[in-house]
Amino acid sequence: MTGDNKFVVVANRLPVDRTKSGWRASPGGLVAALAPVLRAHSGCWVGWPGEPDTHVPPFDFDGISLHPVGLSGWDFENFYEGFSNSSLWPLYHDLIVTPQYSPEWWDAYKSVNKKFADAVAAVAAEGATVWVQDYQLQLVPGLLKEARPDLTIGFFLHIPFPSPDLFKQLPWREDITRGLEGCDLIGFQRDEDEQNFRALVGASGPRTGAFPISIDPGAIHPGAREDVDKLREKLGNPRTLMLGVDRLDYTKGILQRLLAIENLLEQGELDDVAVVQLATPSRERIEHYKQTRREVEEAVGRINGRFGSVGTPVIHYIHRPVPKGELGTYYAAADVMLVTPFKDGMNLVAKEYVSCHPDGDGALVLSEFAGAAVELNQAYLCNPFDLESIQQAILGAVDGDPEAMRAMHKRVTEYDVDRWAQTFLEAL
Ligand code: ADQ
Repeated sequence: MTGDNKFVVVANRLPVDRTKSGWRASPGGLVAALAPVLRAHSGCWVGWPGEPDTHVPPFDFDGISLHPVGLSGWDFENFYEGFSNSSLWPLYHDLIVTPQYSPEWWDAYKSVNKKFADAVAAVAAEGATVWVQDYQLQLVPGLLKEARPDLTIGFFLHIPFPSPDLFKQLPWREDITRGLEGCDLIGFQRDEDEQNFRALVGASGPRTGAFPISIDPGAIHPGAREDVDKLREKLGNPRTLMLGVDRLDYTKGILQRLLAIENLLEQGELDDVAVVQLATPSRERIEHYKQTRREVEEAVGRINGRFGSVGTPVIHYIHRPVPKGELGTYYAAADVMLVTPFKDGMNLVAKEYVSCHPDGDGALVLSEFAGAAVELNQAYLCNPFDLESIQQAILGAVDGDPEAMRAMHKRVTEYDVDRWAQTFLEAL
């Protein structure tokens, strides 16, 4: 049985969230980039609607047809929280925490990947193009190639691909590489990720390439002058406003940047500074995420206790998602943006910040281990494992370099998420 969709995107999540009044587009550049392609090619999106144990029939949203894949509570715990986020996520981010490997999680990963592959096979037209997204669905290409050899299959990995030495820990390593080899083209964020994969599979096998993802500059606007002024006033009009914006994830190095700031305050090298740390709750049932939250919140409390005063803390910490509109005000207001992940596929926050600074003001402190450092190499680069290195980058950034910022702005606005999707699909 085949469907009539000539272009199918398949991702763990559908690009919508359910609210009390119906479905709402979830924030994210991927859907913005792919929506025009989907509309132009009578395409559809296959993914999980975000609620376990619920049957959601196919529906149209904003001109795109959505095909929900149902997951049970057991699937969610074992496929998503288990194999995807407690085995693959730490393994692919170079063991920042120790991955756990469980045969039960692996069984769930296999069975959920099969569900996704079956759903795609049922909706894809003869000879259709299918674009599979990310680490949760690495078996889908192989399953699809077997069931539907007529399809052209692309895959994009949003997170890093680890070195072969690390990857070989995975008890099911060959199943994963075989699954990916069902593709016609695999896209990675960086050359290094591509080379790591190539070192495992050799010169034969599917085509691969590096396609650094980017942002939709139209979706994130620098805040208006008066909103920026109001925000700075609320923060006590500090001379230097520093900002961190992350999912609360142990890969993002939030604690390390707070410790670097604490050292600088202690040494008297920073004065009249306010720091805003926005941290979206993420994967909250997993123990390592709970621990990261405890450590970050303890550091915030300690630093404010040591260096803040009543009514003017040093660190302003928000553990809630912030609407995209407000995010633009924070980005525009910040003199120094702190992006210090231990490892990150790309890091779109760095690009969003740069896109909100068209005039050369502001400065970006960026980890060498973020994929974004390849393109944004004029940032104040640091090694997040070395507090002294973060401290030096922060001190450099306090003075800023307008030429560097303007050059990075040009890169981010020219090579946006549309270009990313087009480049990949043309190569496919
Ligand atoms: P993430 O790990 O989620 O993505 P990132 O690329 O930084 O990381 O994207 C996060 C997105 O969430 C950004 O668009 C940002 O604006 C938003 N966000 C973060 N914190 C927020 C907050 N407190 N409030 C509101 N919005 C917030 C994965 C990979 C990355 C890769 C992307 C895309 O881990 O390396 O860049 O996919 O491929």
